[in-house]
Amino acid sequence: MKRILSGIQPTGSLNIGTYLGSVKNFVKLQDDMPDYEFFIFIADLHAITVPKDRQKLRGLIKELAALYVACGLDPNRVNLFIQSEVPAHAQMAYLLQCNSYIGELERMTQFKDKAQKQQTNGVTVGLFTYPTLMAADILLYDAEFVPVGHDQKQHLELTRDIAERVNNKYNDIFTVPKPLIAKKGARIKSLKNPNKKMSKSDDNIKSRINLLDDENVIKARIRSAVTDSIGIVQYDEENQPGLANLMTIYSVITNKSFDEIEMLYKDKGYKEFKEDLGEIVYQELKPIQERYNELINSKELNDILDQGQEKAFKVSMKKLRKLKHRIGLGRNR
Ligand code: ATP
Ligand code: LTN
Repeated sequence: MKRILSGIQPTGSLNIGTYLGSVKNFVKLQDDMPDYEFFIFIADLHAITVPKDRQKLRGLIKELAALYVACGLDPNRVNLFIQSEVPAHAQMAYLLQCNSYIGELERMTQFKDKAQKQQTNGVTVGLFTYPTLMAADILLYDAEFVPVGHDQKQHLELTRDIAERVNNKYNDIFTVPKPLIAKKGARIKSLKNPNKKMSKSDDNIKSRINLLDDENVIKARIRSAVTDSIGIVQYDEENQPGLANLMTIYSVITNKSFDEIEMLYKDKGYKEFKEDLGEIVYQELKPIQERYNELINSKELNDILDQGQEKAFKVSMKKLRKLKHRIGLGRNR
């Protein structure tokens, strides 16, 4: 069976950047690609590459699991699991580290950015080897497609290089994966600085809208989003980057093209556009929040995660055993 796989780190409450760039896309794909089996997981091992509070981490793992389902992932279509509950991921990452080079990991821009931020705490080896864990996540399942936002493209390219290298050395063991990047929404920007991506870890909470924010917060954040003094609702990424970002959010949620949005606001200003967008985002998030509240402390959620773990365990162990055997590890049994 052909497979699609992706993951999100439980490093902070989910925001509309991750939702529009990633989760909404998963939900669409599960319906559009019926021939594929889906594995979607909570990348908790990735979250501890920088220091994390124990209680907070636990809470975020569960919150992300409930949000995945609340956003529309169908547990009958998708194997939903927690990465650290499937031991093959960490084991496979080690085997891949023995087939990766320091030079190629040093080139990863996300590593360079995150390492810079960690200078006072010290940069962990885990932060450095992170892309090999991500490669393990993907290659264990022979995923053909990996839906991600634009910022993960470089990690996907490295995964492909590692896969090809291991295939050459150990006789075609992995499917070489391809990234699946949404045409629109793959790069939602900070509401306070349209040159930066909207990020869970941005110190300025006004830069984002979280999926669990209440109506007043959602609307206030849109109202106070940075725009420009041009004052015409038109899509011009270069000269009106803040507005272009808001138009992207509008377009991905409503499925309206930029042309249609421009027509709608032809004789109107940013104020009306922002008022409408606040309502549109709120209406999109309201049903997600309602479903989230039903799920968060339910047995249903635990059952979904148990079922996902069982399936992921089986598939991943098989691949791990195969590679260990080809490398010559352990006994020949
Ligand atoms: P942070 O936002 O703290 O930097 P991250 O980049 O590690 O965290 P994740 O939540 O792990 O983000 O990302 C999950 C998925 O969402 C990835 O596929 C990522 O590319 C995508 N994504 C994250 N932020 C955005 C964004 N602003 N726009 C579009 N896609 C995004
Ligand atoms: N590194 C990704 C999260 C992630 C992932 C994966 C995505 C971990 N493992 C495997 C796709 C496939 C991130 O930071 N967004």
